Amino acid sequence: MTLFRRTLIAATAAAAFAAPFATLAQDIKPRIIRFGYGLNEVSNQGRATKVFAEEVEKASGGKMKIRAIGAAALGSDVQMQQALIGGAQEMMVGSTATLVGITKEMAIWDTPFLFDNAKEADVVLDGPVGQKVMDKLQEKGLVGLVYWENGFRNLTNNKRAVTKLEDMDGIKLRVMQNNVFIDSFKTLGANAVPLPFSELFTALETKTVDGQENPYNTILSSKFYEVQKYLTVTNHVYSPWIVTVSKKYWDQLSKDEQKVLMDAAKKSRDFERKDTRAEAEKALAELKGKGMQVNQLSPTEAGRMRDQLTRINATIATNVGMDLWKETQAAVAKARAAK
Ligand code: KDG
Repeated sequence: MTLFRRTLIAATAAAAFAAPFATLAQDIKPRIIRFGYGLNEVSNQGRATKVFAEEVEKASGGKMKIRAIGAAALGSDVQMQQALIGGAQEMMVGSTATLVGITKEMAIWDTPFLFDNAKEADVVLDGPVGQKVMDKLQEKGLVGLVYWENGFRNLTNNKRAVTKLEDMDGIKLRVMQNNVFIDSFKTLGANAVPLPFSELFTALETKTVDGQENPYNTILSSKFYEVQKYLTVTNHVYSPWIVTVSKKYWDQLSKDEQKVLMDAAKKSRDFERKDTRAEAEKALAELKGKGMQVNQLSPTEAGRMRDQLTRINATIATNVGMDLWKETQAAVAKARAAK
């Protein structure tokens, strides 16, 4: 028997022996799930993503691992949404407001002053209306799992303390890439400039824009206090985040794997809301400590701003559909009436 033939037989035998282990190795190789988000790792968004990752790994016995990638390293909300739809990325958390270009019904959550408090938001978002809006994502290639809390949004700028409606005149205000926010702040007299969150700090630093609006936690974790002087407490809208999965990816998971992700998402949601609320009040105190000049609008001026901002409601109702508008208003009223 020639040397070549002996070598060929030995190689074939070795390959046959290794195959089952390779298969076994294939079987126990963990699923790596890329989870993108836009805020810093040290933020409410980053902490909740860490909890989600821990819960997934624990529940799957290490067979599913979340690779958390923050600070918009995988792109802006809009870019990540497209990556999920195309199947190039598995998961993300981002703003419902930036999803309006994909699912118009998401604009219902941009309604100024829709919720008076976080409890109302939890009841409506986690109830039938929130689920109905979330389910609309599926026809566009996304699967919504849960809503997290971004929080009530407040105004910062470098021009002047906003104590009355007229103080908004001419302020170049960055807003999310969403027509409700653009139109809302135009009616307040500001020059609304839509930009991705990932470009916001630089835009403030270079004075491309004068101001922005975000919850206290974001203003702190993104260090906007370094480039913003005035903070006006407006609480003009409650902003949700939403945890989504690529439908292309979701559909190839087993029911057990889908349950792991859903259960972990619910645990991360409950953690995130507690963490965000606890940190929000501390964040406001820290922002004052960092030198921001904080003012609260007087009831009269807050009322004027509310009257002005809610003029957008008719447009939102038209865009999302009158049925959804009425259903949402009824759900809010019911949550508000509940003791
Ligand atoms: O990933 C960042 C987004 O969640 C973003 O929506 C945060 O509220 C935000 C904003 O102002 O863009």
